[in-house]
Amino acid sequence: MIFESLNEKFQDIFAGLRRKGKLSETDIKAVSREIRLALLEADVNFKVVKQFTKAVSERALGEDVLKSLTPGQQFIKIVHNEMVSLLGGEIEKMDVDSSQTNIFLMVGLQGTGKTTTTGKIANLLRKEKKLSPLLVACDVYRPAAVEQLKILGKELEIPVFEMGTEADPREIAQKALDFAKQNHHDLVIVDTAGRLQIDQSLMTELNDIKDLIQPTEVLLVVDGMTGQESVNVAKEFDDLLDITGVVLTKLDGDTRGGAAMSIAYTTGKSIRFIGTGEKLSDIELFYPDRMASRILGMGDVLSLIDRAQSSIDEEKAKALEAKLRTQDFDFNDFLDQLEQLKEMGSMTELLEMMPGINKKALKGMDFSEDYLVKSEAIIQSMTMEERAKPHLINGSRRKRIATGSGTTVSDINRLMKNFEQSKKMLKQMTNTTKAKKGRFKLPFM
Ligand SMILES: Nc1nc2c(ncn2[C@@H]2O[C@H](COP(=O)(O)OP(=O)(O)OP(=O)(O)O)[C@@H](O)[C@H]2O)c(=O)[nH]1
Ligand SMILES: [Mg+2]
Repeated sequence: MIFESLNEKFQDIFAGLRRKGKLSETDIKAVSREIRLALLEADVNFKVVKQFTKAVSERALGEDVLKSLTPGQQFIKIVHNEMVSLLGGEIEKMDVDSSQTNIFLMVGLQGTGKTTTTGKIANLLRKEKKLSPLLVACDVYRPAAVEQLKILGKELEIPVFEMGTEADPREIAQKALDFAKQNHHDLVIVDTAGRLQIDQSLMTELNDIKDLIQPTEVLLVVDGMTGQESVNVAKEFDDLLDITGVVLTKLDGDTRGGAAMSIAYTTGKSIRFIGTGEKLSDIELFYPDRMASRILGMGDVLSLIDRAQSSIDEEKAKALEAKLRTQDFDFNDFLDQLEQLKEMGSMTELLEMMPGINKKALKGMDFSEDYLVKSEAIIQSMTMEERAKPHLINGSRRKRIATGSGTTVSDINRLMKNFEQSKKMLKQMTNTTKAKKGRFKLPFM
């Protein structure tokens, strides 16, 4: 998951805080130090870390956290608030809607994910904002770049405007805009060439295109795996091109990711989207408050519900939310969930977004597509009584169920174990969240 090691550290730090009844000034200093180390280790820019921990401890000492009845929770709330502003909480929101022609200019160094992200954003905003996208192939330098965009367009069934590799990118961008107006495309995304380093001729070209097409967003695509260097690159691009926002890609990678977290703060520009994988659906709109909750291990129920709502209808999402809260959880519920979760995406990913779930408990649990299909078959071979009373399922019943579902007894054993583990996790979650007006609410919020 994204920012995994940072998330684990914050969970440990907060668990320590929650155990304490009262906090002293020394405690606060000690925790601030732990936070500082965790952030530095995650590769967050040191200036940002300094600013962050200073703000946290000043507010903690200033806001009578020490005298509060729940000092640990008050403190966590302060960390959360500071994390939201670190990630760009107060920065202007992106203005995308069908009342205007939305024009996005994608820029960035070579291989950061511009072309892929061009397709991903078009796909996402077509779905979420009901926009009619057009992709524009302005990378005429790399052989096959135009072809790459055309393949993406074909896969997504989104038109691509191109003039081959002989035309000037300025002319292509201009003509694409005319084409978009004639054909009522209200989202035009212009893919441009990347360079290994920032160079004058590329910047001139990008500035020319920008002047010509007056984009509503100039999005800098940044590879989340590049570390501190990405902060400098972002600053330079911003100075030369005045970007409006950033897309962080490859956050699914096995990285510390902290550098990326510093970008909003150091450029003062917001992160608009994050790329979380190679598939065209692996993109999310970025919300500082939701991301802060995820990094701090408070779960991300809003994103979870968004996911539920975009793949199943609202009624079903509500029912699912209620199901997730029920204490009494049998194989009928499990089956029901497996079926719904199959539509929603990776179960592990979903579980990670839930508050109060211990991330370490997820390790080693298998929720692959194959596993889901097999599990369904197994549960369908159980009697109604067995589904409602899982403890009845003894050795001889396991043999019968295995034969009935075309699986093995060890498959059944594995499923039983996963079922018990899920049940435990759901209980754990119910204990840490209180439902209010159908929304999860964290105890300290
Ligand atoms: N894992 C992962 N891979 C990504 C993500 N975004 C892009 N990639 C991969 O990164 C590689 C480069 O992506 P491109 O979209 O071609 O990058 P680009 O910036 O257009 O590259 P140039 O046009 O050569 O400058 C591809 O293999 C993509 O699949 C992401 O969010 N996660
Ligand atoms: Mg490209």
